[in-house]
Amino acid sequence: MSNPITRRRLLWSVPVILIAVAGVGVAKMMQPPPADLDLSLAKPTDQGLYTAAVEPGLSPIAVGTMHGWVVSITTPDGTPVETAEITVDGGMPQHGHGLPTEPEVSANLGGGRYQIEGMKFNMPGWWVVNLAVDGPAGPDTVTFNIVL
Ligand SMILES: [Cu+2]
Repeated sequence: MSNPITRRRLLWSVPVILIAVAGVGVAKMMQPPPADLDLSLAKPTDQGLYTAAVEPGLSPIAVGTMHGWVVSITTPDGTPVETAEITVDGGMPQHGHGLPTEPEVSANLGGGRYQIEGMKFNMPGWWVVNLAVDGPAGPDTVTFNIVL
C-alpha cells in the first residue's frame, strides 16, 4: 500500500512541472529580438554576387495578413538581373518554426524585379526571410530580418 503523503506529493508535482515547462516555453517565446539585428531591406547577398532589395506590399506589415513582396535583384554594379530564379523560406529563429505559408515568385516584372506572393507572418516577434537567388553569376543567398 502506498504512503498517502508521498502519493499526494507526487500528484502535486505533475501540475507544478507542467507549469514550469510551460513557463520556460512562454519565456522563450517572449524573449526580445537581438538588439543588433540588421533590419535593412536592401543588401548584398551573402557571397556578394548580387544586391537584393525587398519591398513588402504592406506597410507596416500586419500580423496574420497575406500579402506580396517585390524583390529586386541587381549585380553589384547595379545592373538589373532579369533572369534570376528566386526561392523563399524563413521562420522565427527564437521559436524554431518556419513560415506558415510557402511564398513563391508569381511573376517576373522585368527590370530585375520579381513579384512574390503568399507572404504571411502569423505572430509578432523576430522573423527571418531567406531568399535563394540563382542567376548568371551563380547561386547566392540573402536573409532579411523583420520584427513585428
Ligand atoms: Cu513564432
